[in-house]
Amino acid sequence: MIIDVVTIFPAMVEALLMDGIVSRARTAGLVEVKARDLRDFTDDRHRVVDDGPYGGGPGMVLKAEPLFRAIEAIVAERGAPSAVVLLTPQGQPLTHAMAARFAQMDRLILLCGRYEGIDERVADAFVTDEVSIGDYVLTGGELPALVVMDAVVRLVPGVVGDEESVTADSFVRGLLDHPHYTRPAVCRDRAVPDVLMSGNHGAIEKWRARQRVARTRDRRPELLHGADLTREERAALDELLKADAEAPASQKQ
Ligand code: 4FD
Repeated sequence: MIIDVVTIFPAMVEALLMDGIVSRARTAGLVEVKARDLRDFTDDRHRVVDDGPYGGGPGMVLKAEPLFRAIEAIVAERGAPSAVVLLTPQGQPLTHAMAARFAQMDRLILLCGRYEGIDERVADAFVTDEVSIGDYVLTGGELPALVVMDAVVRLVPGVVGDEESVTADSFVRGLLDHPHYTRPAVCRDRAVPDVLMSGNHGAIEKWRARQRVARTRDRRPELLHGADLTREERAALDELLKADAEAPASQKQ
């Protein structure tokens, strides 16, 4: 997979490539990531990338021409991209399903806006997907682009050594994850739950399923409706719902 990132801060993107999984994927030849400096596609002496908005109002807008040139240069070099993704608070919320769809693609272009956004004509001409990493505004699309890249690259086959750790992930089935523990068995007077030390794999799986379902119900109840539950999880949910029906939360110990 080839990912080209168009930004006025290429060093921010390159920072992610210094360490970690994305960097390993790159040295393993599984992905190629290239930061493209938007200022390299200006043609004035001051390399201006922004201007005030037509119609007036506060802030600045990324100019269309440098973005058009940057995208056209990437297309000329690489061929047509599978997707051109604009990171924007107006985008569709990033989900696991969306990351999995991008992970199937050969060539991605990520556009990082700044200020109030980018000239809409670029979006109209080239952008296939507008994506948001959450309902908050940042100073630029660089951090969202890095978030998307991390979520996508770890799903590219071969990038994460243990395929099972990817498919067992929280959100693959639309459920929060169970708690995890590692050595030592007691830390600052806090013991690991007995069941995990029991060696009883049936009991362990049952406990974990119950934890996933209970946590999802408590923290993100809206996820439960769309979740793809295993038999164990379905049984745990039925038990929790039965307990709820018998005693409302307010009168439980
Ligand atoms: N929530 C996000 C993305 C970008 C951003 C920008 C239009 C602002 C938050 C286009 C307006 C880009 C997000 C830059 N802030 N800021 O994913």
